[in-house]
Amino acid sequence: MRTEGVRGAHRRPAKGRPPRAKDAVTCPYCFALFGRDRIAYRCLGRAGRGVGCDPVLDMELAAYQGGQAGAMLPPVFTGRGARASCPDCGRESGRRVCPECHHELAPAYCDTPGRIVALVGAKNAGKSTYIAVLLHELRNRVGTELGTSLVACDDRTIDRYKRDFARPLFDQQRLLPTTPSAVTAPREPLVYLLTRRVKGRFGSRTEALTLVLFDTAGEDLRSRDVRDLHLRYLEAADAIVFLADPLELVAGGAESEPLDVLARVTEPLRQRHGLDVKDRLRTPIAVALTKIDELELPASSALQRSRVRSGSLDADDREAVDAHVRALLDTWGAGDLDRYLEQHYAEYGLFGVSALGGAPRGDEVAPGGVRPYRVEDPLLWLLHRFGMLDG
Ligand SMILES: Nc1nc2c(ncn2[C@@H]2O[C@H](COP(=O)(O)OP(=O)(O)OP(=O)(O)O)[C@@H](O)[C@H]2O)c(=O)[nH]1
Ligand SMILES: [Mg+2]
Ligand SMILES: [Zn+2]
Ligand SMILES: [Zn+2]
Repeated sequence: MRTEGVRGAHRRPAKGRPPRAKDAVTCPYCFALFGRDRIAYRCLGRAGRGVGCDPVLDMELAAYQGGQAGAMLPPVFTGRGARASCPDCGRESGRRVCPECHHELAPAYCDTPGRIVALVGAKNAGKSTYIAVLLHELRNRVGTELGTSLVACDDRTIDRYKRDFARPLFDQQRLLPTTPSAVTAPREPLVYLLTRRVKGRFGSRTEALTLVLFDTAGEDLRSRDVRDLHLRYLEAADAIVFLADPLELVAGGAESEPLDVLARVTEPLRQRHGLDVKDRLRTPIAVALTKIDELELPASSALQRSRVRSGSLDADDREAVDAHVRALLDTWGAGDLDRYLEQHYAEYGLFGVSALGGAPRGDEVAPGGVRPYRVEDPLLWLLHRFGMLDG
């Protein structure tokens, strides 16, 4: 069965995470799942007007932040609607927070909580670079083409993206440093909401994807603690983007690092979902070879063609790229990766991307600058898959 554009889409349904109820929200920070009516509020405190509650130690937030001090904030209370009155001071607040971890939830996220997209890959797979470039592209060229808008869900995300990703890579044209292990640095995702107006039969509506990007250090997927958080993350995910360095696949064949890491996340995920041997995970997974600028590909290769910027998913192109990557894997003796995916995932797509567009020189990007190539492809596929983009 290798003829379908979206493989496996028409087969019997897979098990795993059931589709989320319409009024259910997943916290993109702690991944708790709760009804929309359980979203809590934080009192505005004395800010501005002088009436309001005093700050108290927020145990839930402190626990989420890993026991860091500084979680002295006005109290959290329950209520309904976009704004609610604090039961203690009477002041009205529209600052909404997760009922479990008390992290603030952006208004846009409360209005249209999107499907969660998670990103993983082995050490040195190109994750940090991909995150930096993908977000930049969504902000600019790709965002314009698709008519999507991208908003950061919290101020920390904005600051960290600028400091750790955009400034070094785009302003200074330098490669990003190896991501420090979570054992030393706290673990916090970058959270973005990607929204798009979609025309339907009864007028148009806004649909959203939530990009929850943990820039994991590849080595951390080997440590048990971090893997636990990651499993919760992957379990909450409605889609997974898995990055693999093709040079590892060329060198390693069947015993390659990418397959090893994929198995390390897939096996426990299957257990958590309580799958039988025959069942497959229903979470769609986009598997992308990174750094394809380093591969010597024939001029006729589908990966050498530029995608037609049509603002929709080109099914022929999708099929050609999928088939081409599959053929490459076979050539490298890495067909196991493909077979593993086939066996464990009801729906997967194969991609080839290049975030930099050319081999770096030393610790700087190539003299022509960052020239991304097909980085948005996995996302276009997922957008289409979730009914947010025409095919
Ligand atoms: N040629 C080429 N090299 C790339 C590209 N993206 C990343 N690289 C190279 O791969 C190296 C690792 O990239 P990172 O983005 O730091 O990889 P990572 O997965 O975040 O690595 P860890 O944080 O160590 O797990 C970079 O320093 C580059 O040398 C690309 O698009 N093309
Ligand atoms: Mg990294
Ligand atoms: Zn109050
Ligand atoms: Zn939470």
